Amino acid sequence: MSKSLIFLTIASLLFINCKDSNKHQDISLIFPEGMIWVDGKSYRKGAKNEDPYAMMREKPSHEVYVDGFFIDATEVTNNQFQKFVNETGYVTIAERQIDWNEIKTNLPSNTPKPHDSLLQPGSLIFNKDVKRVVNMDNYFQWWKWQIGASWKKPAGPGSNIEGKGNYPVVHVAYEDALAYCEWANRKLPTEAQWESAAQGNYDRAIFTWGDEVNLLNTNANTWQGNFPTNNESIDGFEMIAPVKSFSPNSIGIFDMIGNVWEITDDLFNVNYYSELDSVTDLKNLKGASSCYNPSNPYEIQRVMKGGSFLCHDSYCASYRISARMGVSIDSGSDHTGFRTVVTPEMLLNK
Ligand SMILES: [Ca+2]
Ligand SMILES: [Ca+2]
Repeated sequence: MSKSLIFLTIASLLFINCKDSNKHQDISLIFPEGMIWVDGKSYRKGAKNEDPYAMMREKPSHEVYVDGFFIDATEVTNNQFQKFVNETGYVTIAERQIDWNEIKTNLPSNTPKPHDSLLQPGSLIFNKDVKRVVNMDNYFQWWKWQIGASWKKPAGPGSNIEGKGNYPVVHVAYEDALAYCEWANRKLPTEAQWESAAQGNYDRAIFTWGDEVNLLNTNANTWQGNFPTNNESIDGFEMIAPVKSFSPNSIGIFDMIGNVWEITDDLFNVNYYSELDSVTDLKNLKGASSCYNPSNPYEIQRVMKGGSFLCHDSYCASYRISARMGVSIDSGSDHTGFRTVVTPEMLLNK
């Protein structure tokens, strides 16, 4: 859609909002900076038939309709999150004292209490030093709890974000992302909005650039070599990359595939797609009504999308539009961030 048509859409909303007051508003004032308009459209959500990596939780695909909205052109950056923290004094979950009594409610009842020295604020980071893994199902081999890791210290004590203002903010949990959204008059995307934005001008593509897997390393920050022991960095980045390091998708949105995972507002339920029935209205889907992930039955999880710099075809191949994974609402990591959306109505009603 051309910019003028976007303005026409917004103008009609303005007219509805303003017809009683005769108030004139300058349409250009409400086009949000740093965001991209995604047309209202139908597209095929979920696994594509020709996608060899599609998992059961991505099936069956289904034709959906999503109204038009704006989405951040990039993952939310450290600079943007810094402004939010400066203005609000917000303290992220990774920086807060740990309450064992609260944590144990999300664990099996016989879980022993860890030593107090471990129950300190921190977050999960990828262990770059892992040399050998014996069982790919045991991801604790390449993840470690890093005391002191937070958005300001992504690798823990001694690290910082100096000179990294245009990197995606990480170590943020769902609750942190919601707090940012409330401050910014934004929302987290639904999974349906996220896929609509990722498709851009396509309507059933596997990747944001079409279906060609051989373009992966030139279009996204993922993992080349052998995961998780040998990172060849053919795409130019061993770990996280500044936003806009790769070409945007067909409508100007960057890094939806790879770099950092992006938290959405939908509850993660592995059976959600298979339980959609013929009476479900597939317009503006807001996700499952309850969370269900048999691998982590004690956690409340939201859906995250797009994969990260750690994604490789030998493990989860989550660098596809339909890929979906659960993320606990109270945990972050050094490869998880978010981006926000806003509707014309939200901008007008502010
Ligand atoms: Ca990389
Ligand atoms: Ca991303």
